[in-house]
Amino acid sequence: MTAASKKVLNETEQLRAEINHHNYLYHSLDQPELSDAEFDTLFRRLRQIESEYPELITEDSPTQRVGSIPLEGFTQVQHEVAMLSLDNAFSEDDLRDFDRRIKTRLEESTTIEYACEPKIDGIAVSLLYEDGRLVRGATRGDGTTGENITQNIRTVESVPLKLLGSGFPRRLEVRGEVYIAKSVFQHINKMAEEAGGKTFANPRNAAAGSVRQLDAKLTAKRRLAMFCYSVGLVEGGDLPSKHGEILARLKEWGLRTNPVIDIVNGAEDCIRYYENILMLRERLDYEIDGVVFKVNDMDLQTRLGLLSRTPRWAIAHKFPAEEGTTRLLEVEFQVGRTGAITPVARLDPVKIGGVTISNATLHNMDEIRRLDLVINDTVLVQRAGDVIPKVVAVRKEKRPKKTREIELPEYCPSCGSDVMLVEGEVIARCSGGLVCGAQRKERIRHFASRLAMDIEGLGDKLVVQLVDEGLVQNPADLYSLKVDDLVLLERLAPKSANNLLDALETSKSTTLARFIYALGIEEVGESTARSLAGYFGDLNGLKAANKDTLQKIPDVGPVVAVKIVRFFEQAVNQDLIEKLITAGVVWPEEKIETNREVLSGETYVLTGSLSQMTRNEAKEKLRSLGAKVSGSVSKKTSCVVAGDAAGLKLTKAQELGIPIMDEQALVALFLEHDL
Ligand code: JCF
Repeated sequence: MTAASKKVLNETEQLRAEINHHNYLYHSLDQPELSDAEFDTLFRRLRQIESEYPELITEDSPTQRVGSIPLEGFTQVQHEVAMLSLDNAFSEDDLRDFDRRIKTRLEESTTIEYACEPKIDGIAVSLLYEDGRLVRGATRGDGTTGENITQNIRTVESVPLKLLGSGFPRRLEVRGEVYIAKSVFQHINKMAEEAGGKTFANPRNAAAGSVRQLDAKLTAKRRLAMFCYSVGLVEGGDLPSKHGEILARLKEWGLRTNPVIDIVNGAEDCIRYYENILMLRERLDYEIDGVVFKVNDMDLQTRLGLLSRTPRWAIAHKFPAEEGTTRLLEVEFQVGRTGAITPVARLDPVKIGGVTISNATLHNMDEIRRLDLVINDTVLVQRAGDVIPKVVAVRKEKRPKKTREIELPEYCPSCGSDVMLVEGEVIARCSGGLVCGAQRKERIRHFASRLAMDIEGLGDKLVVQLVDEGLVQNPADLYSLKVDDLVLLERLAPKSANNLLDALETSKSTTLARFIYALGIEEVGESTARSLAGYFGDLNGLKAANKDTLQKIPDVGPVVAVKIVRFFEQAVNQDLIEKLITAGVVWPEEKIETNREVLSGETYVLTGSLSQMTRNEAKEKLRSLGAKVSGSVSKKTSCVVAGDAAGLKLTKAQELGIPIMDEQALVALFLEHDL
C-alpha cells in the first residue's frame, strides 16, 4: 500500500468538510442543497479513500457513525453539572404564578423576557464536546448519574461528530432531547408488524429502546433525531448572556435546535405561545407534551438559582394529558354494517384530556392478542384528537388475580349466525348477512346518514325501533312507511312522524354519488362513490362494469373492484336497487367527468406544505383530474408541486429537469376545472 499523498489528504479533508456541511443543511436546518444522489457520491468517494488508506480514518470522520462491535453493557457517567428536570404548570394560572414568583424573588416589577420552545416527548441526553469533537453521549439517568451511550448517539445524524466553525469553549456539554419522528415511528412499527416482531406503543418508547441498544447498528436503523435545548458544563470559553443567543450559537456550530423557538415578554405572551403551539401540535412530525418557558437572561437565571431538582427560572406548561389508565371491565362485540365483528372495550370511566372515556376500540382479536389483554386488566388508553380512543398498552404489573380471557364469540351476538374468520383477514364476520338485525340496522343507519340519503330525523334510536318492530327490513322499506305505522312507535309524536315522512320524501331526490354511497358497498366510501358516479355517469354502467374497467378509476384498486362486482351480482342487492327506484328515488343524470382526461397518464408529486388546502384535498383533486399522485420523484414524474419549505424532492426534481409548479399554479389549475 502506498502512503497517502498530500493531495489525497487534502481531498479527504475537503470531502469531510463538505459532507459535514451538507449533513448539517439536511438534518439540522432541514434545508438541503444537494440531492440524495449527490450526497451519496461524496460519501462513497470518502469511503473509497478511507478503505485505500485506513490510516487516514479518524474518529470524527462522517463514515464512522456506526461502530461495529456491540457493547456488553453500558458504563456509568457522572454528570459534572446536574441534569435537572422541570417543574410543571398545568394551567394558565400556574404560569402566571410562576411569572409572579420570579418577579418577587428578583424584586423586579418590569416584564420578564422568556425563551419559549415546544417540549419534546423524547429522551433527555447530554453531549460532551472537547475541542469541538464529540467525546461522550450520555442519558440523563437520575440527573446525577447516567449511562454512557456514546456509540448510539454517534448514529444520530443531526448530532455533529465535530462542531462546525470556531469559537466554541474547549469543553462544552450540550443537552437536548433525542426522539423518533412520528413518520419514522409509523414506518418502524409497520416493518416490525410485517416481520411479526414486537411493535412500540409510541415514539417515546421506541426512542428510549433505541437509545439503550447495545448494538449501535440497530440504533442506526431507528433514525433518531435530536433537538438541543441548553448547555451544561462550559470550560475554556464563553457563551452569550441570553439563552436565546446561546441556542443561536449552538445552531451555528452545527447543532440542531428547534425552529419554532421564540422570545417573548411576560406571562400573557407565554400563554399565547402555548396556544399557538397547541394548534401546531398535530402538524409537527414529532410528539410534544407541552411547552417550556425559560428566563432568557442568564444572569437572572443565576440569581434565581435552583431548587433541589428543578431550576426556579424554567417551567414546563403541559398540555392536558391525552392518555389515562383505567380498568377493563368487559369486552363486547359489535356487528357493523358489513357484518364485521369488532371488540369494544368497556372501561371504568376515566377523564382524559377533559373528556370522560368509557369505551375504546380494540380493532380485532389479533390486537387483543398483541396487547395480551384480559378482563380486569389495567390499561393505558390514548385519545388523539376526535378519533375513537384506543387501548394502547396493558399494565401487566397491575394484573389482579381474578381475570378472564377474552374470547371471540362463536355466534353473532345480534342474530346468532355463525361467526366466520375469512382466510387472510384478521376480521371476524357474522355470516348472517341481512338476516342479522345488527347488520340491517347498521345498513339502514348508513343509508339514512348525512352524506348518504340524508334522511333528517331518522336517528339511531328510531332505526333500532323500526327494525325491532319489524316495520323495516331493508332500506327500501323505509319508503313504504305510513303515519299509522309510525305513531304506534313509542315516543314518536304525530308531528315527528309527519316530519319523518316529509324527510323521506325529500331524500328521494338525490345524486348518483350519494345513492352509490348509501348502498353500503364494502370499501366504497364517499369519495370512491363520487369517483364511480363521475366515471360512469349512470347506474347501468356501474352495474355492468367488470373489475378491469373498475380499476381504471383512480381510487379503485383490485380489492375494491372485486367487492363492487360481487355486490352487483347478488340478487338481494339487485332487488334492493329496483325497489328503491320503484319507490321513487331519482337523481339527475351525472355529467361524466370529462375532467379526468385532463391529467390522464401523468404522475404528480407533492412536497412542502400547502397553505390554501390540505395535502389530501390536493391529492384528491389531482386524482379527479386523472393524475396519479406519488410520494417520490423519479424520471417518470410529470410534475412536482412545491409548497412552502419544500426539501429534497424539489431539489431532485430540479436536477431531473421535471416541471415544478407552486401552490398558486395548482390552485389556478383546480379553478380552471371548477374544483
Ligand atoms: O424538550 C424538552 N423535553 C425539554 C426538557 C426542554 C428543555 O428546555 C428542558 C428540559 C428539561 C430540563 N430544560 C431543562 C432545564
